[in-house]
Amino acid sequence: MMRRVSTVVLMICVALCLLGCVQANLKLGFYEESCPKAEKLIAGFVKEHIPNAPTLAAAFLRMHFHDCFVRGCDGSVLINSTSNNESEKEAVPNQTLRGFDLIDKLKSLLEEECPGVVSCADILALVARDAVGVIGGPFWSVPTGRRDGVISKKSEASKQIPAPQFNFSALQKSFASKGLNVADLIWLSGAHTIGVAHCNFFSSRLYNFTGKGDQDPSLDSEYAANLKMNKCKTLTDNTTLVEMDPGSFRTFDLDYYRNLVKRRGLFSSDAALITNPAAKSAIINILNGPPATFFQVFAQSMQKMGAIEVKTGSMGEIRKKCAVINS
Ligand code: HEM
Ligand SMILES: *[C@@H]1O[C@H](CO)[C@@H](O)[C@H](O)[C@H]1NC(C)=O
Ligand SMILES: *[C@@H]1O[C@H](CO)[C@@H](O)[C@H](O)[C@H]1NC(C)=O
Ligand SMILES: *[C@@H]1O[C@H](CO)[C@@H](O)[C@H](O)[C@H]1NC(C)=O
Ligand SMILES: *[C@@H]1O[C@H](CO)[C@@H](O)[C@H](O)[C@H]1NC(C)=O
Ligand SMILES: *[C@@H]1O[C@H](CO)[C@@H](O)[C@H](O)[C@H]1NC(C)=O
Ligand SMILES: CC(=O)N[C@H]1CO[C@H](CO)[C@@H](O)[C@@H]1O
Repeated sequence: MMRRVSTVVLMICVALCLLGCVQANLKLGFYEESCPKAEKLIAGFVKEHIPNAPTLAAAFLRMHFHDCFVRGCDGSVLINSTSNNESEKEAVPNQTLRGFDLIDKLKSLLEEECPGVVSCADILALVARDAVGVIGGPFWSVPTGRRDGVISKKSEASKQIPAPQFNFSALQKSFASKGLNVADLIWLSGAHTIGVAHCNFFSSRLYNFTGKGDQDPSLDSEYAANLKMNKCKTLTDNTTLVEMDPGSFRTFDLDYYRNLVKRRGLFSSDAALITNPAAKSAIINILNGPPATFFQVFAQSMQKMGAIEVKTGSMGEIRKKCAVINS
């Protein structure tokens, strides 16, 4: 009898270990003993601040994505430039990130609670999840234990964050280089159901698609006309903001995909998703199901994204301030 129990215990241990290995040694509740209030403190902070500035949910979700795609989810996106380093923040795709001040503020609260324990990379992963939760979006598990990186380079962010001009195969390649597959690409792009974009990221589709003063023929012409008349009035406008999912840009819903199949994806990278027959039919299938199905697949892919090339154990450091590496 004892023996059977210990075999079962052993098997459970092996199963848990395998699960742990898949998640690159992150684990749920990593701070349970070292900083028991950490996750509650983060959730409380997000609940307090997001209702006043709901568009920040999109900002944090995007920031987490940009963190994970450069040197893994290691908080490198949060580091400020110094006199001899231009950090990731300076790269074009990062110039429009928002919300760094809140991450820095939350980190200082956590330092008061448990100095030197909670990593900036974990803070960002948890904030992104909790902020999306506050606006009624999907919930995903965030195993913790990420350590912070000590390197942050503009050039790497410029190279590794996919560009809005990318076609399907370029997107697929970019995601594959981070261990993400086409399904992850399709469902993570659904993050564009919330948030805003600056005109310059897509205005060539309106004004100069092939360099001949033309419009992207794959963009719905009525939508294009509307954007030109009311939003992006010139090719070089880099200040006007456009809702990526017009009408429900604060709501995590299926409308992003509804727009795609109406040829109203804002970026070439959005429109690219329906140029691949398999991706298109996956999107049509999800549209025919309940929103909960999208939430599930999104959550799965978020958990995968959150584990990209994470530093664990004794790698990296626990930064004291998210914007500077420890000296
Ligand atoms: C597939 C490749 C992707 C490309 C090319 C791309 C590109 C962009 C661009 C150019 C913007 C506009 C930024 C601005 O003008 O301020 C944007 C916004 C955004 N992206 Fe993506 N993105 C991609 C994937 C993702 C993923 C995987 C996520 C998260 C899981 C994400 C989340 C967001 C969010 C939430 C916004 C709105 C940000 C805000 O309102 O400040 N994107 N994206
Ligand atoms: C700054 O640059 C130095 C030398 O190139 C490098 O060793 C260091 O890791 C960089 N710091 C950051 C924060 O990237
Ligand atoms: C996609 O973009 C890449 C890189 O710009 C290019 O080499 C390739 O030919 C494009 N593929 C298609 C199908 O247009
Ligand atoms: C359109 O693109 C072409 C080729 O890149 C460029 O020569 C031309 O100046 C652009 N037109 C405008 C109005 O910027
Ligand atoms: C926006 O465009 C102006 C004028 O073309 C330029 O001076 C400025 O640097 C641009 N800003 C960004 C954030 O790209
Ligand atoms: C990082 O840069 C931001 C923006 O320039 C600044 O407000 C913040 O104080 C800096 N943080 C640190 C710790 O230097
Ligand atoms: C959010 C942020 O730090 N943005 C910076 C991006 O880079 C430009 C310079 O290229 C800075 O002016 C921004 O402050």
